[in-house]
Amino acid sequence: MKSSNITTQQILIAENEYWSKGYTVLKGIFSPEDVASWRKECQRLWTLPGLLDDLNLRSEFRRNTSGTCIVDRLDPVVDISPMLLDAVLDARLLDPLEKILRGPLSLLKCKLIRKSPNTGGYAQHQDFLYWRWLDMSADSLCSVGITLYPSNEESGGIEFFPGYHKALLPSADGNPNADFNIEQIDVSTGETPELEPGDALIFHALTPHRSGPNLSSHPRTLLLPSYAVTQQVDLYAKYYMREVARRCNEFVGFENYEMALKAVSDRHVARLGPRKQWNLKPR
Ligand SMILES: O=C(O)CCC(=O)C(=O)O
Repeated sequence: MKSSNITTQQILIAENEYWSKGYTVLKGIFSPEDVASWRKECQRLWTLPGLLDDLNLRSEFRRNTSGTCIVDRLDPVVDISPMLLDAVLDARLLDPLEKILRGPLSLLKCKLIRKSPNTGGYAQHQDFLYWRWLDMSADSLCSVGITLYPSNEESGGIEFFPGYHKALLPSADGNPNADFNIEQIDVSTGETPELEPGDALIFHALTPHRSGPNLSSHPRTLLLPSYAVTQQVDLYAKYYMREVARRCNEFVGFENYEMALKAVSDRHVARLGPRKQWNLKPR
């Protein structure tokens, strides 16, 4: 097993930064060889058959600047990629992360966001809003961005608002389930860390963040595992069992499929429309 090349001093600095700002970066914890094999793995994943199928619950779609719907992320992903599972459970990441979070970590979820050139970004949010059902303290929950290609303002890197990771911020209309109103924060304090392939970005579940479109010529790919400080070994299973049921119930990601259903209805409207009413006699 590979061990961490990060010094105790670097971990201490990262720990202070994480708790004061709500995010930090561990530079160069993975090697260029690791990154090269993960990039190759992403290419394999993005050519798997069935990715564009609306009934494939792991594919999430996003519009690019010309309005075309593309597969932007795979969530979950490590169940179809043993290599990426190894990456998110790698001691070079987990050892320093457990020191920063101050306890043993269990994987909660993991997605892969590709953000191809000209693909749009994500509106402001706090991840904890979606994790309240776990009934865990926000301080025990974090996400990590394992960087496969340069991530910065131009490529649609994630922008953080430091120091706001103390509570959930209110939404515009008082709806407790909606993302926070951007007017709740001073947007001029936003910071978009410059990340190189092999870096790991770590952010607190309450840190407000958002991202813009990718205006660069490379896919701004991040592997995004989330973890909780807990000894529960089945947290990941618990998360995705609930998630699959939720996605089916709420029809999230089925927008194209709904259009396909409507196309069938439309065919019936077209077929029946011009014809006379049936004049059937009851048997
Ligand atoms: O990848 C991005 O641009 C944003 C992702 C994000 O905000 C999230 O996963 O919570």
